[in-house]
Order: sequence, then structure tokens, then C-alpha cells
Amino acid sequence: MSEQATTVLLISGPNLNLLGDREPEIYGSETLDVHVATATRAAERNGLTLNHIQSNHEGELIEAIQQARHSAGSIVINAGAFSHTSWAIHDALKSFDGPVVELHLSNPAAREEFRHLSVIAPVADGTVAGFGNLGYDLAIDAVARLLKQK
Ligand code: CA2
Repeated sequence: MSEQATTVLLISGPNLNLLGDREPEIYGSETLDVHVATATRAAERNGLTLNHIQSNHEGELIEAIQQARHSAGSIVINAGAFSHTSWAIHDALKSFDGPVVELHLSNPAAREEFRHLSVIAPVADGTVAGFGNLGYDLAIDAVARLLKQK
């Protein structure tokens, strides 16, 4: 596989930079750095390289997805609250050719009504939700399996 094909882009959306600081009962006590380290190890275990971007800005997330068309073979995305609202992120992901896994620390289906709809779920291969830090392992393993199936 080419360098692009073996690169996984992990995208973290708004407020995920605050993890570890508040609401540990919902999101756990790990910081985003801990989750990225877990994802990095999972990628290496699967012979993949992980790149990570976190942004609180919708446009920056869209630009990262657009650039991934030339630099990554798969995407794991926790778009935070944009998961429930951003048709622009939906459109950007739709233009990406490789596997896309949607990731959430919590289980949005078991929370407030407004979190029940994900507008990016229809353009993802699947969703990993509710497993906290373990989800980063599972999501990377899922993209690795999808890449092997291609
Ligand atoms: O469960 C998830 O991973 C979410 O994507 C997290 C988002 C939330 O809006 C989604 O519905 C589900 C929230 C990101 C983190 O927000 C924090 C806010 C304050 C302190 C720590 C984290």
C-alpha cells in the first residue's frame, strides 16, 4: 500500500480539546492526548500511520477532510456537536473515497434528543460510540479491516 493509503486521519471536532477537564462522568477522565496516543498505537499495530487534527472551527475541519483526499487513505472522525448539525462536513466526507468511521466517546443515542441524529452517519461506513477510550482502538481496527477488504 502507498504512503497515502496507509495514513489514517483522526479528526477531532469542537470542545474535544477540553476533555479530561470537565464532565468526566460522560466523557471519561482521559485527555485528548491520551486518546490520540491510543489511536496511534492501534494504527502502528495495524501497520498504519496516524495523523491527527483537532479544531473548534467547522471550516478547518472541512479543509482537513478535503486535504485528506490527497494525503490519507481513511478517516476516523469525532466531529463533536457538529455531528448533529453539519451538512457541510457531511458533504466533505461524501467526497472522500476511502473508509470513514464515525466515533463518539459517549453513546449519543442514550442522551438528549438533539444528539440522536447524526448527519454524518449516512456518509460513514459505520459508527463506534459509547466505549470511551476503547473506541479509539475499535475505530482504528475497523478502518484497518476495511482497508484489507478493498
Ligand atoms: O460523545 C462524543 O464523543 C461527542 O461527540 C462529544 C461531543 C458531543 O457534543 C457529542 O454529542 C458527542 C462534545 C465534545 C466534548 O465536549 C466537552 C465539553 C466540556 C468538557 C469536556 C468535553
